Amino acid sequence: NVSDRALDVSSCAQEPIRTPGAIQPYGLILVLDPQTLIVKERAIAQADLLGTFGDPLGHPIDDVFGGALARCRPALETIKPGTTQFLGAHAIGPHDGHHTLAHRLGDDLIVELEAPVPGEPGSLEDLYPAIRRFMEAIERVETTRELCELASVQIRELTGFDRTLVYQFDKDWNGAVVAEDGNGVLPSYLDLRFPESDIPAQARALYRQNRVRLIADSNYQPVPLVRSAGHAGPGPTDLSPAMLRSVSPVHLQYMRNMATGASMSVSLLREGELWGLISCHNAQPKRVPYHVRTACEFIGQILSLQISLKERAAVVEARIARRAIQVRLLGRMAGDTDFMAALGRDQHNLLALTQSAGAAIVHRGECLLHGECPNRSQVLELVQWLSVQQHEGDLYCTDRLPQLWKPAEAFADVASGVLAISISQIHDSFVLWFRPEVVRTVRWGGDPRKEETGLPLSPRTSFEGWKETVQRQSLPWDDVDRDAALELRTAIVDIVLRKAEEMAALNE
Ligand code: BLA
Repeated sequence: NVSDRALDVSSCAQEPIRTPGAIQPYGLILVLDPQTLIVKERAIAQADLLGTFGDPLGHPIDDVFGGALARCRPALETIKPGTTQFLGAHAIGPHDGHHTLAHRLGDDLIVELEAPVPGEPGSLEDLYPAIRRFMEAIERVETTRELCELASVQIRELTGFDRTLVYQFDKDWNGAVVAEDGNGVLPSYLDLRFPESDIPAQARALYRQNRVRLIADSNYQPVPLVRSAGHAGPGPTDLSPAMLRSVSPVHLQYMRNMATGASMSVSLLREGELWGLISCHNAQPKRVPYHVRTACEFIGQILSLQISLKERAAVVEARIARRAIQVRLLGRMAGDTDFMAALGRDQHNLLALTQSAGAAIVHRGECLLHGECPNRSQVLELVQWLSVQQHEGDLYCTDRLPQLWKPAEAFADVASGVLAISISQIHDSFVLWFRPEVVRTVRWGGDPRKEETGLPLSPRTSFEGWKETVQRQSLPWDDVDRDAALELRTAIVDIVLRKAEEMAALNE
């Protein structure tokens, strides 16, 4: 039973990931006052830089590191609030080519410098052939899964990670690995599921805004942000947009438990919501050069768009097919004021309308059953229960009825799922569709219920596959099923009303 899972999700979701007060050591951060461009806070791991140039705290940007960033002043003076700008590469002392980014957020201007990676590509243009290959390849694939497989391969080729995978969220924010590419150094996670709390809500919210993150070394020493005395701000600085933002210690422990030395993830969005992530792992620590990350972000965006298109096309196709079924049913009902009899004459389409195995029509004390249904008295009892349930508009549906209503356990095999529309508020009139129990085996990445370490904030230590048998659930109902049922409801209500009006007219 999924709801038994005992991780303390609320405390995971309280990790202050936007304001960690520290950075990862593969670069340095200066926080400036946006008006004066004076450094009010900094995090610098490289002692030699401080030794050579002195502490930048309290100095204007033109003076720090021997004037290495003076050229950035015009851009820093004009950067718009809420935006990020790439300021090019800058040499600092003997160290060449620091990629420099500026982020304007609230009362802060964050400047982050990232040390170059030996042998890195000189520009995004160098990576264009790989991006182009990806664009060409996606034109040839049919399904979302194939798209994800291509992306895994392409991202691994670009980055050289040991394993790259595409992770897709479900409606409860559990995730499943839907595609993977790897060199065998790390275990395969293909088709494994991971619980919602592995990527808690505040992390998902941040990943909607900030699309790429690199944890170059899961064993790194965080470098604290140090503030100048005159700049005691109200709280810790928000590092949301910063690449170097130090990562939650809980997640670093998780990575070490997963036997990964480095990870990178790229957000996949659909209509502003997080659809999934491309998640990359390396057994050893690993830097990914700035331009390569940008190329990965770009591939993530292309993939996101293609996924949206493919999913939308699939829904459109399903709606057209259901519309055709609906037209046939309406045709039956048009010539007949007795909608129950009319629907009963076309049982095949009545069931196909919502992809169900059984249907029941309950109206004015009558009850007609079609296909695989609970028996008459069970259906009538269910209708009694449904009529006092809260439902959205005129529709009620669940794919796990026995969990919500005990008596349904008796007929879980034929009707673990029910979708019901109410036709009349006055009488208990309903059309109900049933779906049978589908026993599935779900493979989790580790037993999500176990707190092996005994600490409430610790992720599990083992990622050995753990099997769970999901029982007393049907296939889920989707929007296409619900809308098809509601449209049929409209047609029935029209007929019932018209009939009532005709009767009234006759009686006058
Ligand atoms: C972040 N958790 C993450 C991230 C991933 C995962 C991908 C984003 C950071 C990154 O790129 O590494 C989880 N990684 C996975 C999963 C797979 C994977 C599921 O590869 C599957 C293949 N995590 C826990 C628990 C807590 C928790 C119990 O398991 C809380 C107590 C927290 N995970 C957590 C937090 C973050 C995170 C706080 C945000 C890290 C940050 O950005 O600072």
